[in-house]
Amino acid sequence: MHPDIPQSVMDAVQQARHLVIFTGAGVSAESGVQTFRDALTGLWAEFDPAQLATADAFMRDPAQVWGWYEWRRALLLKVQPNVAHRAIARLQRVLPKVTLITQNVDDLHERAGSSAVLHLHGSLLAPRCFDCARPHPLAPPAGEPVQQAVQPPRCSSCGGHVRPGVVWFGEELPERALAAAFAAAQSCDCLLSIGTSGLVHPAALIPTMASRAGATVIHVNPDPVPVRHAAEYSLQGPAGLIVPLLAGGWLD
Ligand code: BV8
Ligand code: ZN
Repeated sequence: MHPDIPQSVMDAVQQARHLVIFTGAGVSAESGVQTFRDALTGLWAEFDPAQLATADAFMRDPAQVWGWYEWRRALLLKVQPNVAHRAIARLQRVLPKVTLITQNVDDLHERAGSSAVLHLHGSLLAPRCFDCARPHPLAPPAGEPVQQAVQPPRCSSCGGHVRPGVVWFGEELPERALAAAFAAAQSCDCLLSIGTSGLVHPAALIPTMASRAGATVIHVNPDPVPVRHAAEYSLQGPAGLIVPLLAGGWLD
């Protein structure tokens, strides 16, 4: 029991036949991974996404864009999954059916023990050739993370530039992951949306799809999330506090 979480919300999660968990940068915030839009600390406060998170930017200045992603990849090695990631992995283990969809490009869900994670925006850990798309596995970056221009490696097969394995603005989302995410949103009985500003499309459509299909939708965010449907709730607070409670207070 928790004073701010109605029992009906607890029951909707813990008795879900099919629970969809949909995460954004906020679920990794307490691990120390910067979000995008938090006013002062977000990545976009410091860097212009149009200058860095697009294919045009990469073609214009591969070293600047590659260096920025390598800096983010190096930072990832210095952080750990937090209690929210672990509570999500626990829910996956104890509930009959859970579909985990993330907008995040980090591997913290996997490192917390989650499986079958649907990455709608790719991963920092799956670089590939910009020209022929051949995967280009990389060793973990050495040394302290530094934000600087770095020439991307060349593809061993065609000599093209290696690019980050993320989905840039203006690029299509991975078809299979998106189709699976939409199908789950339309067939689940409960969707738990954690740490997303809901601004980036088409991922932002997912909670509304679930509501329209009759699911209970629960938002976890320190900011209030506007709720528009009868069975939609906004639980105001950090993921690290609220998600373990929704997972039955289990901490492992
Ligand atoms: C596409 C990888 C088809 C890269 C990312 C106008 C209307 C609608 C759409 C568009 C439009 N104009 C352009 C578009 C399309 C565009 C888009 O949506 N733009 C937005 C900005 C308007 N979308 C695209 O381009 C997508 N592709 O549409 O393809 C197409 C094809 C060709 C031509 C046209 C269209 C591709 C989008 C994917 C972009 N890639 N990431 C990288 O990482 O560098 S997006 C990136 O930003 C993340 O992946 C994530 O999805 C998004 C950030 O969102 P959040 O995760 O929500 O993070 P944010 O910082 O915003 O919020 C954090 C939240 O956490 C906050 O609410 C905060 O309060 C909360 N929080 C903080 N602390 C905590 C917390 N919550 C809980 N606990 C805490 N402790
Ligand atoms: Zn290539």
